[in-house]
Amino acid sequence: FDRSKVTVIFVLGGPGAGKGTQCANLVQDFGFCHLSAGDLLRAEQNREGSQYGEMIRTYIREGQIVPMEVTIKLLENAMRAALDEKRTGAGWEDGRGRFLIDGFPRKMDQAVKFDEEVCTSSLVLFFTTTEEEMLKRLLKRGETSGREDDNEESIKKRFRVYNEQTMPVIEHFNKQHKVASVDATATIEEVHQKAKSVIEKLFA
Ligand code: UP5
Ligand code: MG
Repeated sequence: FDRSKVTVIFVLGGPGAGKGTQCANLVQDFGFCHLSAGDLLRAEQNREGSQYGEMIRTYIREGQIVPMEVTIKLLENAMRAALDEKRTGAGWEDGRGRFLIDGFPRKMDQAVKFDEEVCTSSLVLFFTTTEEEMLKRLLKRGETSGREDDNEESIKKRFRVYNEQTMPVIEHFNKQHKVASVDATATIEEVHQKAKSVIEKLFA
């Protein structure tokens, strides 16, 4: 697809910060196509005939980052599919599209490769809160989510990988003045209002 026709916002933040929850709200406000890298990987893991299923399961359970080729291909395919749907509404005229890419890029190699081979992001929406809050949310969600990484052992590994590998990505985008930080400790609706005003400024 034509990279000049897509607007991409990366949505980052620690495990359980509320990326998926807030993306769902922003889809309602602005008509984004929401693509969660984690959700795409979990779907691929469960797809019959996938050659990557077992590999993805192991990486996710260990909180490790799946080799970027797999994730970038899944994202690119999903973006192309959304553009081919020819949606209507603001931001989707004349073959254009606007995307919230959630939980990606979470490692420097992915950030560089996506920028070179797919497209450049306009903004990084960065949700921040404490590990204590994130742990509490994830353990609660783990009671019903069925996610194989919503247990204390996997969560601790996810926190470590996030601090070691994803924080440098935030630093990288910070140098480009692309990061808008939103404190995600407040209620879902309060965080939503803050995130909404950040995006309104971008589209103003
Ligand atoms: N909740 C949300 N907001 C709240 C609020 N303000 N107050 C109170 N509760 C709040 O929210 C988590 C829980 O908290 C929910 O129960 C929610 O109701 C509540 P959610 O919106 O789901 O948070 P999110 O940030 O999306 O958490 P998630 O667990 O999805 O984050 P991760 O980044 O850990 O997970 P992701 O799916 O992105 O990745 C999983 C794994 O996939 C990675 O660990 C990695 O192994 C792999 N992966 C890759 O390898 N490469 C990639 O590029 C991406 C992922
Ligand atoms: Mg999520």
